[in-house]
Amino acid sequence: LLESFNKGKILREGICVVIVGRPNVGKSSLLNELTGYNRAIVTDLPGTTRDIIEEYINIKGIPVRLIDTAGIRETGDVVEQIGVDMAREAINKADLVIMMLDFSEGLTDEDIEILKTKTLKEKKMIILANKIDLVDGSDYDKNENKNKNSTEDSLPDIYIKLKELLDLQVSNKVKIIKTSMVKGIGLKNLEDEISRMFIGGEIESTEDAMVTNIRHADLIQKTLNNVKDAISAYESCMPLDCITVDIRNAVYSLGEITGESVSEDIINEIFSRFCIGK
Ligand SMILES: Nc1nc2c(ncn2[C@@H]2O[C@H](COP(=O)(O)OP(=O)(O)OP(=O)(O)O)[C@@H](O)[C@H]2O)c(=O)[nH]1
Ligand SMILES: [Mg+2]
Repeated sequence: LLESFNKGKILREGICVVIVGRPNVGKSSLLNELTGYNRAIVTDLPGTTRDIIEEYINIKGIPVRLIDTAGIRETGDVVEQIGVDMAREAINKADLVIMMLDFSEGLTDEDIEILKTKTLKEKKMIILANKIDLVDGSDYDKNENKNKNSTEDSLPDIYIKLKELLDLQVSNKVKIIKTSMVKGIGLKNLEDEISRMFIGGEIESTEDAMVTNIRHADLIQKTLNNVKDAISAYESCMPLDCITVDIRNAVYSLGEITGESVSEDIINEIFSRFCIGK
C-alpha cells in the first residue's frame, strides 16, 4: 500500500517534462505531435522558438506539464539569448528532460555542449534521435516494431559517443529512442518509456487501493513501525503492558486515516480480552 504512494503522487500531481536541444532538431514539432495540434511555430529556420512554451497533456494517465524551449546555442541575438538562458533554467525544474538530436546530422559539438550541462546529470533523461526518416536505407519501420525497447543496436555511432560522454551510471538511466516527427515514428515508444520510468508501466485498474495523500502515507508508516515494535517487544519477552502501548499507537494511527476516532471504549474492549490494565 505504501509503495503505491509514489505512483499515486505522480498520478495526482503529474510530472514536468522539458524538451531541450540545439536549434532546428524538431523540439517544437514534438510538442505539437504530443499535444495533437499546432501549438508551437515550426519552421526550418534555426532559432524559431525563443520563448518557453507550456502545455498540459496526459501521457498514459500521467498528467504532464510539457515545456518546449529555445534551441540552445551561442548567439549574438539578444532576444534569442534570453530564450537560451530560459531553456537552461527550465532544466532545473524538470522531472524528465527530453534531449533531442538530429540523427541525420549525427552528434554535433553543440549537442555535446548541451549534454555537458551540469544540471542535466542529476536528471532523468530520454535522448531522441530525431529525423530518422532522412537517414538513407534505414529500415526504421521494421525496427520499431521488432525492436521495441532496444534502439541501441541500430544507432551504433551515436550510442558509442554518448556512452563516452555520459558516465556509465548516468548512461544506464538514459534511454535513446529513434523518432521522426514528420512520419510520427517513435512517439509510442516515447510514451511507453515515460510511463515505465515514472509509474512502472500501465496503471492497473485492478489495484485494490492506492495511497495518494502524504499524511496517510506517514500514518501507514507509523502504524507499520508500531506493529514492528510490538512484534520485537513480544519476541524479546517484554511484559504485555509494554506491547500494549505499541499496539494501541498502531490502532490510533489507522483510526486517523479512516477518520474514526478510536474511543477509549474500543481500546478498553480490545485490551480487556488480554486481561491487562490499559
Ligand atoms: N525530415 C524531418 N524533418 C523534421 C523532423 N522533425 C522536425 N523536422 C523539421 O525540422 C525543422 C525544425 O523543426 P522545429 O520543430 O521547428 O525545430 P526546433 O527544435 O523547435 O527548432 P528551434 O525552435 O529553432 O530550436 C522544421 O522544418 C520541421 O518540419 C523529422 O523527424 N524529420
Ligand atoms: Mg522550436
